[in-house]
Amino acid sequence: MANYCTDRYGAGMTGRHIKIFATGGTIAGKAGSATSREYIPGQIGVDELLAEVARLGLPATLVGTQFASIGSEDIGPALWHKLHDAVSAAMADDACQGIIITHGTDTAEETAFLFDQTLPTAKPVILVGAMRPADAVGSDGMRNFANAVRAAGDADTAGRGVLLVMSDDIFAARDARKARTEGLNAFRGFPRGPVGHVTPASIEWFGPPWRVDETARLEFPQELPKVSILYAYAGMPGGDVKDAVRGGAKGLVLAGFGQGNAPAAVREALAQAVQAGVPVVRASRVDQGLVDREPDDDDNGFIAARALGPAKSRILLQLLLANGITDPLRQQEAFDRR
Ligand code: DAS
Repeated sequence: MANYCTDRYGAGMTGRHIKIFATGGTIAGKAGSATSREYIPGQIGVDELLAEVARLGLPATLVGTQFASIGSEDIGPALWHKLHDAVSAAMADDACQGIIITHGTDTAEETAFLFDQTLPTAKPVILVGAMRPADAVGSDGMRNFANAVRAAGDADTAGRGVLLVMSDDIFAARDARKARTEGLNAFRGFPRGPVGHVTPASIEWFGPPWRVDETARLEFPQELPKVSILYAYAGMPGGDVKDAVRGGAKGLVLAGFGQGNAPAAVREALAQAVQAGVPVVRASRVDQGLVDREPDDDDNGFIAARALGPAKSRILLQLLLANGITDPLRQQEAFDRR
């Protein structure tokens, strides 16, 4: 890829009008002590956050909405739906030039990817979180938020889909993964690493926008169908698959060994599920799991997850089913798309 770097020391910032949707998480968390390990997420309201940010003198106009005050382990379809409606309305507002969603880090990659597939790309939408609560020594939230403001205000941020800003890295939603349970550099991008570097004072992109003026790839549905993830383990019986189908799963994602492998009995049960009309995606439980198609996939009717991990494979399969995309070839194309 050609090395396309633009250093913008403020040049891209034009006092842009940015809407902030706060959902909670550690970035809004309080521990009550600078050294405590325990803290409560979602304790700091968006107004307090914006008042703090105003002192940084970032050239942007920020308007905040307190959407929720939860740990992101509790986010799900109901809040996603309301948040997606609000973000869509903000994107349609000519006065709004960028959107930031403050969010817990535990499920940030899922919210980011879900929105990445169901929003147009003409305006930047950035998720940002923190690994340490606001009152902890070495807290990262304010820097991460300032970085997100810098990115949302940059002229080159649009056309890249939804982005996640953590530490001084910018990740594409499709690539972003939380790879460490603690520590400031908790996120990685797979298969692409960061697509940019940002600090409160500067931003640098590692390549040109790749989704310029795209409409939403898929509609955000009223209902997300039930898709279950089956985590493979040594000795896993085929009955686990049957239980998931009996439990109402409309799709299955295998978090398989290595390149999406599973015990023979499980593969057989998965192939039977496909025959019964329940699509199956082969993903990997391996963190950097690239799962390509293999010859048996044609016979078994399996979809290969390619670069998506199990959690994002589940979201994509939910969206495909909800959008009536049931043809295996079209489903595979959606997983192949970058
Ligand atoms: N409190 C967890 C969450 O809301 C972790 C975090 O925010 O970093 O996802």
